[in-house]
Amino acid sequence: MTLHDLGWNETFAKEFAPCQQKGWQPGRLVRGNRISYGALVVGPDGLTEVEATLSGKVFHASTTNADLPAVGDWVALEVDATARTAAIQARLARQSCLSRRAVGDSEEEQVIAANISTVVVVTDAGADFNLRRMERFFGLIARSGAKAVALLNKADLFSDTKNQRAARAIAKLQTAADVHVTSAKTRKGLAIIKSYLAPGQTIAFIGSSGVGKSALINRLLGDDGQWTGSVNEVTGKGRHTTTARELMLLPTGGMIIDNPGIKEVQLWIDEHTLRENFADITKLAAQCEFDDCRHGTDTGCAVRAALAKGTLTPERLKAYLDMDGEIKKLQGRRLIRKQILERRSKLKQRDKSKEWVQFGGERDDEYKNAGR
Ligand SMILES: Nc1nc2c(ncn2[C@@H]2O[C@H](COP(=O)(O)OP(=O)(O)OP(=O)(O)O)[C@@H](O)[C@H]2O)c(=O)[nH]1
Ligand SMILES: [Mg+2]
Ligand SMILES: [Zn+2]
Repeated sequence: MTLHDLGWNETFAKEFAPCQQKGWQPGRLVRGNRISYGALVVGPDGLTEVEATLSGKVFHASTTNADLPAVGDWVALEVDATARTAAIQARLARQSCLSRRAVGDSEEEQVIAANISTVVVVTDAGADFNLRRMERFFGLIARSGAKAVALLNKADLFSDTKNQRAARAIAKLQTAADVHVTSAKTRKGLAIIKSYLAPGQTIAFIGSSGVGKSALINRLLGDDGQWTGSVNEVTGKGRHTTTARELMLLPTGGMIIDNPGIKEVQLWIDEHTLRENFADITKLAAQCEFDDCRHGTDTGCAVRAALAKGTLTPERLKAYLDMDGEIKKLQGRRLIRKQILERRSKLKQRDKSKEWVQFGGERDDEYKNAGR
């Protein structure tokens, strides 16, 4: 194994040059979060994994959580060879980055995986199938800079017709994405997934919980053992929900990042990405008679005209309008926060002027009202 097998390239090497002079080693993070990590390094005795701890310097230089090293990142390590531990002294710039909005009310960006070549979204033609959700996943991938692949897994559970119909619907949604029908149980489509796994390539698996991400990965990792997929309803055995993100190296080359299921797809998405994903509708909307056309009852609406002509499907328009609404909500929250901050600073100023008025023995009306 060489560094290049782990995804190292000229750009990383260039950025790393000053670190090299300090005697630091390049390493790729395979697990961990925020403080303590596992990193792969290529030492004199080949590939090893070391425990890596974030240095105070890198911690303090990170202004947001998204700045902190994440799984898939390349870092500069000060290695203590005898103890097999290391300090993370720098994080190299990400060449791609899959991120989303953190779960909850915050708008903070959360990094799912860094430096990935391909993102594989796993779904099925059954209960998980949801074009709206797929659209959101594609939006997230488009932002990441990685290639999008969608898998309709559990093909063994559904008819060919059903699998193919689902695959066609997804392919229509995102023409840039490759769509394949797979089964972790029967190994259908495994060879195709392997084609994305040349040495130095990293693919990240995402999707709802229970769609078979880990089952597929286990197969790819070379588990030739028996299929133990069936779940015992009583013990729940056979089902291992992934709880932590992890990067795994294949013996044949290529790397895979397994992720916990995404329950609440909160996309770290902005208006720009939305417009990009719906370039067709954006173009139509620009032809509407009124700039603020809501594509409802307004006259001269080019979007509704396309609907009537059948060149635009109602589902796609609905997805566009929903996502637009979501972004407005996001902007609304941002605005509210700004207003809160402004009010706070006003109150502070008022407190200062209060001191001043009390000192002078005078009270203006605004101050009296504010006291109630
Ligand atoms: N019939 C069938 N069952 C599958 C297939 N792939 C996975 N399963 C089963 O589906 C269940 C969930 O699979 P996992 O691989 O744990 O799902 P996951 O996507 O990793 O789920 P999280 O880790 O919770 O996000 C397990 O019981 C698997 O055996 C498939 O292709 N066919
Ligand atoms: Mg899993
Ligand atoms: Zn319109």
